[in-house]
Amino acid sequence: MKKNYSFLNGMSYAFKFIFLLIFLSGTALSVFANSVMIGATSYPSIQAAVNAASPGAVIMVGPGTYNETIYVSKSVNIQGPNAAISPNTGSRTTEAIIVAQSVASYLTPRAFVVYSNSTGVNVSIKGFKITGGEPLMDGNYTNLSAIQILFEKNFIEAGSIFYGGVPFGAVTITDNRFINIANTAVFLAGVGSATVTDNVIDQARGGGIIITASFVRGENTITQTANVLRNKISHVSLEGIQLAHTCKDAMVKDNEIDFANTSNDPNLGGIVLWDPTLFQGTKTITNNKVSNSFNGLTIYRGFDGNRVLIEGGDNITGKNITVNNNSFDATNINKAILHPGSGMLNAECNWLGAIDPLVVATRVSGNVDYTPYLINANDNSTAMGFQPVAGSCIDPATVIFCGNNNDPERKVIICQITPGVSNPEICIPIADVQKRLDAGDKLGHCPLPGTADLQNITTRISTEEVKISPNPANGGVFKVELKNFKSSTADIYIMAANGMMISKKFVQVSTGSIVQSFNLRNVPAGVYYVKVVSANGVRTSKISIKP
Ligand SMILES: [Ca+2]
Repeated sequence: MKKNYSFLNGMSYAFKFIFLLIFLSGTALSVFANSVMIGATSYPSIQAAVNAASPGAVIMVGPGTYNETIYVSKSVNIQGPNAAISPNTGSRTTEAIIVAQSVASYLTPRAFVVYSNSTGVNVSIKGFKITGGEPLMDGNYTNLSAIQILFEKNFIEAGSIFYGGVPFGAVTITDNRFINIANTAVFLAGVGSATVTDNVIDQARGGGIIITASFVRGENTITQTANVLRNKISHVSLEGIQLAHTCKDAMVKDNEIDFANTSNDPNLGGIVLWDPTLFQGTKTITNNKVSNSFNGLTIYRGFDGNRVLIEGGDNITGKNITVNNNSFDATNINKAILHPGSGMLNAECNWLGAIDPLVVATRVSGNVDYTPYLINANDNSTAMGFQPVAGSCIDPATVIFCGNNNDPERKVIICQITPGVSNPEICIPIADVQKRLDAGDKLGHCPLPGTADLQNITTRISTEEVKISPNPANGGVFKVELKNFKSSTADIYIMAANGMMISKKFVQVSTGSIVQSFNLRNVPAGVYYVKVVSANGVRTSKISIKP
């Protein structure tokens, strides 16, 4: 029994006729399967339509499969059925699929090749599915005429690199979807202006987006401006986004990068600044979210004066590079920021994967000014990229673990670092204590006893008074008087010089003052510390106990 009827064969003749009539009448005014139209004129292929087109013509391509390499050297607007439907957020209609074809002398098949020997060429390519090779390639290696390219709402699957080079005056790559790319998804080299926005790139065996100079003609052709915004990049073997070479003014903003650098290259990461000694203009890296990329951001090796590749870092002195308000969280397991070269990188107000400064210090490597940094990992907006919580970029804190390890209430004290001060630890203002507690820090007792900053902390944190008498305390009997306390409760710890806790009392300070007696007859004679911990801070005093 014949079971494999086609859809039409399964219909009665009468119904088939009606169906075809509806199908044709519903589409005849626009485009239908495997149709290429300019106005009411149809062409046998996209290339035939391009060849026949007057400058500025709109070429409408219907659903179907097109096995072509299309050469474009004039201003045309080439539109597939999904020219207005995002491949990332929309619901696409049946695709016009361009299967890239092999080109003589090139190994990789190509879909579109754009080139021109004249100025003022403006090409747009919208709404296709492109598979099997390079979706678009700069086909001009001799002429420097400026070509404008708009590549929008295309779905590239099982493809190869999108390459734009020097003849392109302006390239806009927006709202495309790149899935399963054989090497780097988007590579723009020496174009006048590069705009790469709102694309989704998933699974690339190279990088995600690379903006660089032309390597075809040497390193002297500059990408003048680059805007890389709101792209979502995941599962790429190498860098998520890279700015390289003689790239001039560049903005990398609101991108989300997850699982870039899956090769775990120690020099690469979610965002890479490569060979920055040749950077001109300004580089702004902001509001990006990078995760699972081994490193968050790296500044990578460059070339020496003889164009020999050197390992290690570059000198970025005088380069206007800012890296602010990004999230480089702890899933970037190697470093949040890595800058092995010289010259200080401005990288303030990033989330670095920790609030403990001792941990943060391990998350950053090299000449990086990373303080103040964000103490809140939350993304404050559903907009693409990372938007920090207001007020969460605050002065750096050092969290000093104290007490001995057997103390079940082992806590921390929060102190600021003041660069250049020989005794770097001073306590934060009382007004900031609650903010830090709200952020998850715990206020606790004591740096290690006997350190000079202990007294500084005591005197700077509070106007509240702790009086100990008598001192020395014969036989271990003494009183601790708390005066003018704003807190209603306090903990009083007696600590030995080695940090061992000897005694602890919890006291109510309901009227602002209290006297608490201690009787430590069994402790050896020596110097001890009295630490009073309240919501307003920590006060530490010495006491000498005598036989
Ligand atoms: Ca966001």
